[in-house]
Amino acid sequence: MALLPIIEYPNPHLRVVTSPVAAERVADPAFQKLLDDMLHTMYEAPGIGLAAPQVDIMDRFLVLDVSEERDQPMVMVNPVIRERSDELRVHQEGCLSIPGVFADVTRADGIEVEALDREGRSFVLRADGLLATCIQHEIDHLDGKLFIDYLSPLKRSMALKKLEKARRRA
Ligand code: GNR
Ligand code: NI
Repeated sequence: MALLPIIEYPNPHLRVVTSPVAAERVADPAFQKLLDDMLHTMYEAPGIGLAAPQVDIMDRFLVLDVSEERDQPMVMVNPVIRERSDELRVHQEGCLSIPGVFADVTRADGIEVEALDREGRSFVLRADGLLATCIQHEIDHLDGKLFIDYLSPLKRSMALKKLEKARRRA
């Protein structure tokens, strides 16, 4: 398995709206290897999710695992959020593409998402809590959006200063 390089803000590739994956491509051994490499990269980072654009692939898929034991890998190809609860939830988010920056983001507490799994089969998942937060964060990446986009101008500039500071330390 390969560790894939993660691109970081302000790389403009993080702002690209990704293209759907052709259903036939899911079975392709090269695509399956990519999924394994992304899961490996996510676990090594470590992160609870990773979207294709973060490894410089402009296609519509993501991997995630929000379990404590880190033993429940999930793959979503061409995910679409079909429903969002009115109930909101605030969670302190971070992003592997914006290292060292953490900020509260408000999102729907519950969602219903439809996607293809790694066998190319369609499934519908109802998620809430951290899983729902993570799925929304990852799907945003597929639409060229980042969690800092939700912050007020003041909080965003504070966050980006922290990023610069973290980079100077690194
Ligand atoms: O590892 C991650 N943690 C996280 C915490 C709160 C909300 C979202 C996330 S996703 C992030 C990994 C990442 O950048 N995925 O795109
Ligand atoms: Ni992210």
